[in-house]
Amino acid sequence: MEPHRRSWAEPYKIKVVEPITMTTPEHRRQAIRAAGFNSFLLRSDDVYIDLLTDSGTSAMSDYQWAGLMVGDEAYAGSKSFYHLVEAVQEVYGYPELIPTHQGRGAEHILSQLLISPGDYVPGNMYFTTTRFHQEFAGGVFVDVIIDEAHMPSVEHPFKGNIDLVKLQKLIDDVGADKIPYISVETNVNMAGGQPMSMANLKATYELCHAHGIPVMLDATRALENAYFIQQREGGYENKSVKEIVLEICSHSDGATVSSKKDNLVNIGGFLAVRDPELARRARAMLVQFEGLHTYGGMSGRDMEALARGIHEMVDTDDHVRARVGQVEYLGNALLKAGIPLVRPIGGHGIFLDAAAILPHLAQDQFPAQALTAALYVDSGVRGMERGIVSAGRDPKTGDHRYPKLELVRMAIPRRVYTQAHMDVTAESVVEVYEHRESVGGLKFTYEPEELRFFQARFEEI
Ligand code: PLI
Repeated sequence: MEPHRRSWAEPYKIKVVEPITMTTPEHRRQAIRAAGFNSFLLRSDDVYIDLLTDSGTSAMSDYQWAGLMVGDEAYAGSKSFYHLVEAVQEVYGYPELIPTHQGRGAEHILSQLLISPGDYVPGNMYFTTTRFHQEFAGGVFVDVIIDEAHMPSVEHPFKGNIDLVKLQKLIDDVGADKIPYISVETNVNMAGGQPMSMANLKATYELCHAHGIPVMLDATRALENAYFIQQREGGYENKSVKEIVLEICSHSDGATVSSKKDNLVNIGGFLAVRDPELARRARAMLVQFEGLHTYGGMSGRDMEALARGIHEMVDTDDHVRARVGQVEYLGNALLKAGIPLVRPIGGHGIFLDAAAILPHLAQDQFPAQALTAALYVDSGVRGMERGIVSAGRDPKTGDHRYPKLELVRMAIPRRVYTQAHMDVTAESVVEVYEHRESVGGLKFTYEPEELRFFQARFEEI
C-alpha cells in the first residue's frame, strides 16, 4: 500500500466509556416539541450522538485527568497558572497571558478595552459572541472575508482569507483611526471551519501595520487552521503543526482563545497579547469581571488540564490528523450520497446546506432550524442551526439579518466518537434528505433580544 493510502486511525485507545441513551422516534418527537424545536433546549439524556458543538465536549487524556489531581488551588500565584503561562508562551508565543473562564470572557475584555462607540471592527465573517461583544462596546462589525466564503459549493482551499481590497476600502472610507483593531479568526467557524492561508494572514498583518491597526486573532481553532496550511500551502508540507501555529501567531499582536476547542478541555479560555501596557489594562478589568489575574475564571485544576491540553494538541501531528480525518470521513460519506454541504470539508464539523436541501422553505421560515429538528427526530443526532436564527437582528433596523449561509452544523467533539457513530450520522442525514419535502417551516413563539439562537422557541407553521 502506498503511504498516502494509509488511514488516520486514532492515536489513542479508549480507557473509560460513558453510556449513551437510545431513544425512540416517538420519544424524540415529544422531546423536540418540548424543546421548542431548538436543539440547545434538548436535554442531553434525550440525545444519542451529540454533534451540537465541539466546544467543551472533548475527551481529556489520562495525563490531563491526572493534572486535575495536582492542580494548585491557591487563590494567588497558583503553580498551575505558571504552567499555563509557559504553555501559551511556548505554543502561541505571546508573552502576556490573561486567563478567563472561556472565550467570550476574553472577547468581553478585549472589546471593552479597545473599541469606542462609533468604531469599526473588520473581521473575516462574524462569530456570534465575538460580534456581540464588539457591538456591546459600541463598535460596528464589518465583514471583510472573501466572497467565496459565502458560497457553500465553491471549492477554495482558503475560504477564511481576508479580502484585502475590502479591507483597504474600509480603511479609506472610515480612516484607520476609527479601526481599533482587526479581528482575524483562524479556521472560520461560521464559514464552515475554513482556514486562511499564511500568505493572506501575513499580507493582512502588513497592510494593517502600515496603517497602525493592530491584528487580534481569534485563535480558538488555530491548530486546525495550521493543519490545513500544512496540507495545502506550498512551503509548509515539511513543517510541524506546532511550528505553523507559532508562525500564525507571529503575524498578530494578540489573541482571544476559547480553550474549549483545540485546547482539549471542557472549560477555560484566555486573552494573550504582546503589549505589556494592554495586558496591564486587561488585568485591571479581569479582577472586576472574571477573577484574580492568576486564575481569571478557572480553578487551579482547570488551568493544569489546560496547560497539558495545549502541549498535547501539538506534541505530534497525529492528533490533529485524526481529528480532521474523522470530520473528512463523515463529510466524504455525505458527499458520496450527494448531500449538499459546505466544501471543502471543514476542520471541526460538517455544515449541511439547508437552503439547498429545503428550497421549498423561505429563509424566514428557518430552514436550518427545521432541518436540525428533523435530523434529531430521525436518529437522535443533535446538530445546530447556523443560519438566520444565529445571525440575529440588525441592531439599527430591527430586521432579521439574512446571511447568505443557511447551514446545519454537525460539529465533531474531539476524541469522543468512533467511525461507527459517523456512519450512523451519515445514514440519518441521507434518510432525512430522501424525505426532505416533508420538512416544514417554523415560526418563533419566543425570541430573545440578544444571541437569540441559544434560547429561542419555535412551533411548526
Ligand atoms: O464559547 P466560548 O465563550 O468559550 O467561546 C466563544 C467562541 C469564540 N470564537 C469562536 C470561533 C468560537 O467558535 C466560540 C465558541 N464557539 C462555540 C460555542 C461553538 O459551538 O462553536
